[in-house]
Amino acid sequence: MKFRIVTIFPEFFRGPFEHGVVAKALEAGILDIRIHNLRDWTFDRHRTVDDRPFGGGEGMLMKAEPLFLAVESIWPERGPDRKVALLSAAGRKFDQAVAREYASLRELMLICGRYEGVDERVSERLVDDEISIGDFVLSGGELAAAVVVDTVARLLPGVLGNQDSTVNESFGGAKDAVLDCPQYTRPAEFRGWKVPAELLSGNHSEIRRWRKQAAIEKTARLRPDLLTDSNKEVTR
Ligand code: 9D3
Repeated sequence: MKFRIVTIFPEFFRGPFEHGVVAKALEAGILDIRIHNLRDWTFDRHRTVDDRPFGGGEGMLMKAEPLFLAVESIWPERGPDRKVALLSAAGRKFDQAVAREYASLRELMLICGRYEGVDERVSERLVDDEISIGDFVLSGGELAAAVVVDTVARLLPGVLGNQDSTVNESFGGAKDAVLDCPQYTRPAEFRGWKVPAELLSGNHSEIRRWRKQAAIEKTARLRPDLLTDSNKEVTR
């Protein structure tokens, strides 16, 4: 799969893709990531990408023209296996289902929003999707784009050693999704805090029962919004 990232901070992406699963996928040729400097599509002396909002108001907006020229020159042809997503605070919420949809594409272009936002004609006439990674305020779309690349890349066939590990995980789409159960590694006692005896028992059905119950209880505590009615029963 090929990612294209359009940004006014191309140097930002030097770090995030040099580690872990994304770096391995790049080396293996499963993944290709190209970074494009939006200012390459400006032609004035100051390489201007922003301007003041009509009607007044705080801050600056990203101009439409450099973004249109960037997308149209990177992809003279658009198609169903290519999507352009704008990363914006006002976008639809990115989640694991959106990530799976993106992982099925041949190419994904990510446009990193900056300033107070973009000229609305970009949202309406240029991009296929407008995406936010959550209800908190970032200073721009670059960190969000790196989050999307990481999340999508690890879903690509061959990127993780064991492809099952993306099917079994939380947010994997199972109806009774719960978070991972609490997990422990050696030592069995640390500063007086003991690992639950069930996990040390060697009794596999006891371990399975404990893990299921503990996962549901942890989900009820940290993410009650994820619990189904039948799982809520188990915590009472
Ligand atoms: C007046 C309200 N604005 C500032 C507080 C709204 C606003 C504009 C631009 C808030 C954030 C931004 C910059 N953020 C992004 O471009 C962004 C973002 C985010 O802030 N949160 C979650 N996902 C994303 S994706 C892009």
